[in-house]
Amino acid sequence: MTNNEKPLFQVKVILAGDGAVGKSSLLLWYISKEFTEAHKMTIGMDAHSKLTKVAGLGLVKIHTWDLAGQPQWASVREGFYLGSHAMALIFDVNRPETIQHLPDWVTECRRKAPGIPVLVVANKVDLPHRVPVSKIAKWAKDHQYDFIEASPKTGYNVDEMFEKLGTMGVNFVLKRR
Ligand SMILES: Nc1nc2c(ncn2[C@@H]2O[C@H](COP(=O)(O)OP(=O)(O)OP(=O)(O)O)[C@@H](O)[C@H]2O)c(=O)[nH]1
Ligand SMILES: [Mg+2]
Repeated sequence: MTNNEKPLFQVKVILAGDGAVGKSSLLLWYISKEFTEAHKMTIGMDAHSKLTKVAGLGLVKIHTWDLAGQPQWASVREGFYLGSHAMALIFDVNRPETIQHLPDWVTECRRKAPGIPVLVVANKVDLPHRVPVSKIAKWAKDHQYDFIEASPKTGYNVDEMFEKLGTMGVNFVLKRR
């Protein structure tokens, strides 16, 4: 697939979640199938676009906005949510404190993108689980959020995660037409 092929849809997706949960690592794997052990904190935001084949929809151009998760970036993030079509709500299965702020992330995003669909991502599933992942999956279901487990270290489910975000984003666009 080349970037010259014309997509049927374009969607903007947000990667949200606390610092160091692996947002940039998920994006790096999706874009270039690489993983690095070092944590290089995102400054403000990074954006990347990629054409992705989405089952039943064909080619979708997914514009991913990878936010800085540390609290000091909260005021900068506000403007990044405008016009977005799906959000990944990411936590680290090895760090229980990263589930505490999940509702705050949804509130922050939906303030600028009302009704945006949410995909909860249990990340780093290659590591020991210190978070009750099945409880979070149930919490997601109760809130009508989608749920997926992933690991950019092993590559597990990363492309599936972005394909799902693409589908959710397109459905959101179509619903609002
Ligand atoms: N074992 C393991 N480590 C991971 C995985 N994903 C990311 N990491 C590590 O977690 C650390 C943080 O990853 P980042 O992707 O930079 O985290 P981030 O959420 O973008 O962080 P901020 O930009 O500060 O918000 C890095 O040291 C990564 O190597 C994973 O699936 N498994
Ligand atoms: Mg980052």
